[in-house]
Amino acid sequence: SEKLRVPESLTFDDVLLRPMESRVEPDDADVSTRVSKNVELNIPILSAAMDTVTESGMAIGMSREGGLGVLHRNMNTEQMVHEIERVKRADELVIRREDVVTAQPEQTISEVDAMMERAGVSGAPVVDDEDTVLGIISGTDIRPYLEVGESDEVREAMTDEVITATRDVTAREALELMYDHKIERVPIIDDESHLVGLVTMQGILQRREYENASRDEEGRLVCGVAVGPFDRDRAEAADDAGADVIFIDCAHAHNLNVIDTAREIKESVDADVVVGNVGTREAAEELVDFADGIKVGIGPGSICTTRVVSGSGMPQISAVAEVADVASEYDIPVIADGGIRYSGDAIKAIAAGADAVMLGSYFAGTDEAPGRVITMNGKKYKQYRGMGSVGAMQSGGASRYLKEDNEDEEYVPEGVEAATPYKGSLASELHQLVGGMQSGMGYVGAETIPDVKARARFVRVSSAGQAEGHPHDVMITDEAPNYSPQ
Ligand code: RVP
Repeated sequence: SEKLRVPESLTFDDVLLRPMESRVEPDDADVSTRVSKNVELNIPILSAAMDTVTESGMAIGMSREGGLGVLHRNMNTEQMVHEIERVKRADELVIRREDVVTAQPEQTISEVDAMMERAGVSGAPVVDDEDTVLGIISGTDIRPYLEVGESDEVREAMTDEVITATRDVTAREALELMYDHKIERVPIIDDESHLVGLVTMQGILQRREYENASRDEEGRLVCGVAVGPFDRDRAEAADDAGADVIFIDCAHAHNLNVIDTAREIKESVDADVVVGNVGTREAAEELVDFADGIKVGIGPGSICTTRVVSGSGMPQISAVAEVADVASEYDIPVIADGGIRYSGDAIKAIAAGADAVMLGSYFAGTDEAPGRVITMNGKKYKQYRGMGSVGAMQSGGASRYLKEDNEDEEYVPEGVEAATPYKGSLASELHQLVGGMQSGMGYVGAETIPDVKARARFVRVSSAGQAEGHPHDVMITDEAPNYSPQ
């Protein structure tokens, strides 16, 4: 029958990258990319918008390492705004007024000493009731007063010739001021000498530590956030809070109602809008005229049961290739989301046409993921659950599956709740992931991510070939940091 004349669809284990002539040393391979039309990353990696993967802690970690965290949406709008702000402020050069610890001139030395200790700061601008900067007080100023002059007022001990700067100060200028005047903090003031922020030496040094971070034009970390397919208010709130990329988060974005609202959201926000998930050429064609990025993945996720529950899905390598065929003509970045277990899978997804990859299970076991470490039979784990699992749907994620949010609902889940081995720091997981992808770039002779997309060719692998590719006929004695048997 015509019905059974079906095209072959392939996934990660069905293919390998064909080794090609190369002069590329893996360490020199450039992994920078675009995640959406206007947002660039230094590594092509995103953490999944899942409530056991990405909250502000993960988003800050991802962005500092050069990738992007996408905040999940099982939280109310107020919490979401707060989480976005935490990311945007994490590495800000100028600490904002509301976060600056200040002292009043009439406070006693012992009060201010205790206050600074509680807040974990070693100095504070001294301001009057109008917030005019009068001086600055530091541990060094206080020390001579301890014990003998503890009840003296701050105005006695403070330095009243304060070196200040204005909002537009750069890190370099601030450092020069600190160097010239042998100080560690510079209050930022407006035209009327009111305190509007603070730059600290410690803050500048911390920013330097993350030289590969993904930053916006103002030097703040970039932040992604997922919103429901019909949630325009929330998208606008995310935009106002400073999110750089808004992900319209739906398990089936080829739903035309979803596309209608996504288009409206795109019209009403400044942030880039990535729409997903889709898995076919036809779906991509509906998105290319407005989306800033397209996310691909129908059913490949490690915790996902969409394919068994609904009987629908697309093996991921084919899905990415189909979507990328269409999206590349319009110069729209493609993100391969789900099913990536090893660094090799990630570079295969790029070779199939993706500009970046999104992972959930790979990161769920790290310190930066929400949730605590649990111990079972002497081994450490962290919780990892699908956003389509009963638990996650009950926590507010049902609309991802185009279902009503309703606590009494007996949900038909499309995901499971699970545990994943505890892995330690995100930075070392990313080191392995990116390093493995760079090895892949060496094997195909690609210097950049666009080169991988253009050059790489696949070979088809049999099940015998697949078995040959894993360690075989041996007993592993020491676990490798980037391999565990499935
Ligand atoms: P993985 O990296 O294989 O763990 O997959 C993560 C992806 O799985 C997510 O980014 C999301 O697209 C998808 N997901 C999340 N929840 C569910 C589900 O419950 N079915 N699927």
